[in-house]
Amino acid sequence: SDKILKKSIDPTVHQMLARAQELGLETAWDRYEAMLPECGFGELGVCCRNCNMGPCRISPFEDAGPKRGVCGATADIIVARNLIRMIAAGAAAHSDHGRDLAHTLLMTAEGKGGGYEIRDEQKLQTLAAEYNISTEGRSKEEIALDLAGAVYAEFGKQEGPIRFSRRAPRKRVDLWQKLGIDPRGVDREIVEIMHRTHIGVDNDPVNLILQGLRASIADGWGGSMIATEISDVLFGTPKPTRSLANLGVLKADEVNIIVHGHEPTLSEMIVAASRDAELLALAAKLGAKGINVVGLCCTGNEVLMRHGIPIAGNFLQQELAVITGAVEAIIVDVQCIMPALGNLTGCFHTKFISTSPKAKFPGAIHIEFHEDQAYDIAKEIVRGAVENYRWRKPGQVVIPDEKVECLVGFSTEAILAALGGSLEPLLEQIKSGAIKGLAGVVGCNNPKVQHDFGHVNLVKELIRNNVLVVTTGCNAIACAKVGLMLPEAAAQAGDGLKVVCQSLGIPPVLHMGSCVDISRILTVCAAVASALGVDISDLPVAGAAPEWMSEKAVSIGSYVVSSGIFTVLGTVPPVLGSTAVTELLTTGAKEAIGATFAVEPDPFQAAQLMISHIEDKRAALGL
Ligand code: NFS
Repeated sequence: SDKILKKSIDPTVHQMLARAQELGLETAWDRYEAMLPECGFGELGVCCRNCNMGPCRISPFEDAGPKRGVCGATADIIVARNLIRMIAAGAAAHSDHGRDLAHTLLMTAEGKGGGYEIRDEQKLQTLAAEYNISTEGRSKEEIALDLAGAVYAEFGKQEGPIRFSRRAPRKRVDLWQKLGIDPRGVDREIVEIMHRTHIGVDNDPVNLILQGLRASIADGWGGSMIATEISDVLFGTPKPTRSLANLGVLKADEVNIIVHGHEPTLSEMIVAASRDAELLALAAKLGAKGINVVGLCCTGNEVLMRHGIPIAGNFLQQELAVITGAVEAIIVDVQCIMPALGNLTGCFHTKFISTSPKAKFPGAIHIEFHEDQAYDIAKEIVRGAVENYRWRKPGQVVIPDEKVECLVGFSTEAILAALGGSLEPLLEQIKSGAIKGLAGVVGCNNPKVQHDFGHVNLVKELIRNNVLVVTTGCNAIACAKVGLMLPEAAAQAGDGLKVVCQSLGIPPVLHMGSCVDISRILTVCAAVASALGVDISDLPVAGAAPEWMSEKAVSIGSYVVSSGIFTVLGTVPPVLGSTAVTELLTTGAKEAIGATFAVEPDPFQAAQLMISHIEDKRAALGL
């Protein structure tokens, strides 16, 4: 029906929502509608629950209702506190993911990693050099042990700098220091947000926001960057790889296993275990043609980038994947996993398996994952999925046909390799104007807006205007599903970008990975800025999160802006209750950190904002 068509631009979503209706099942879209109207105070960010004199809420109306909380906090203070608590949560999520990778590296170096190896020695050497760890005549395990110790220490240290933050151009670091927002330790900045937002501590909106930016920098140039780099050391740095995207990657005649969540420590091992001869034989015995592992969300991006494991969809497709009736197990770790999956999987034969001691769910079977027995545990989980195949009801299976080819795996190293080993050719194309600039388009899905509409249209509009797009997360998945990640998509690009892509054989939209891999985008921008002797804020680059919803996205937006990159948000953050905070983020920040946020739900308008920003930066550089 018309109502379903308005929920997404993806035909698999239309088909599966109709199927959900037929079966009487609810999804996030139904729950969203049931929630309307959403709380107006919450939307404006003026509700405070930080102490038990409240909850307090500030009236948005000029003439009526309270203007201060019981402690006297104004809307400006409450909005700023709430916003930076979102940053704290987001930075904590990314950074805890990074910490887990550091832990896995440590265990592996000590010979206690139950199946992990150091796959990328080149990257190990590079990172060791960055940390001044000697490599001469030492084994990779010895080097890795020192590196793991060093990155592990970044989280708990009391005084900075965080090593990777020094990848930023000198001018940017100077600016952070001048503003007092150069992060010390990753955990310290997050803790300090919790302290400052406690009743009766920091009550200056600007001072609060600055601390939010400091914690976000500790995420982007700390926790997230550590997650990315250490994942590369352990699992290999992504290289261009072909794969498929959308729900059609599920197979009617194979055991389907979905890996969903974020940390590649789990998904890598599930992929490895799915190739185990014993389990393949078991699958065959039960009548399945094979074991088909597919990904969802950002852990899906991790195994897509490194192994070409097909990706079944982005955030809002997690329930729809289960509704196909074809999934033997959905295996999760942390982040972006809907607790609704418990009830939903209960309506099918699908096993919902949680694995992290940090994340349990109603209706899930908990099989705890530990790195020291990683492969063995992964094998048991996969065995359970294979055995579950016999309970599939073929009559209940509805798998959409759609699956679209994509070329993924554009790590910074892979981009350099595609360019012939140096950034020079890219800089030349930017200088000549063939490529106008670079846009990073990232972030979640959100049922408040038509699924994938903002993602796909913003990206198409940018490439049409000769802006090369780099992407991660749910945006990347949206792009893959519509064929934008094929070299042939160059035909949809403007004349300049088209020729560049065709001569290099690359798509106009480059998949750089999961959300923690936005750190790869920072690394590229830093390298370009340093090569030109300018700050990141001088570059013709822009960022966007057209359908964001998570607290992680708030942290991401904040570190991207703190890094000097103008960023457009497609859904409205809960700050409009404070004119002061809104103005600080959308205008005031420009003078302080050389970049601002804008909010623009319409992707075509958003593209215009980004393009005109890029044009301005080109002009300022004399291009
Ligand atoms: Ni990132 Fe959003 Fe989640 Fe990935 Fe998707 S919802 S902030 S894009 S899967 S982390």
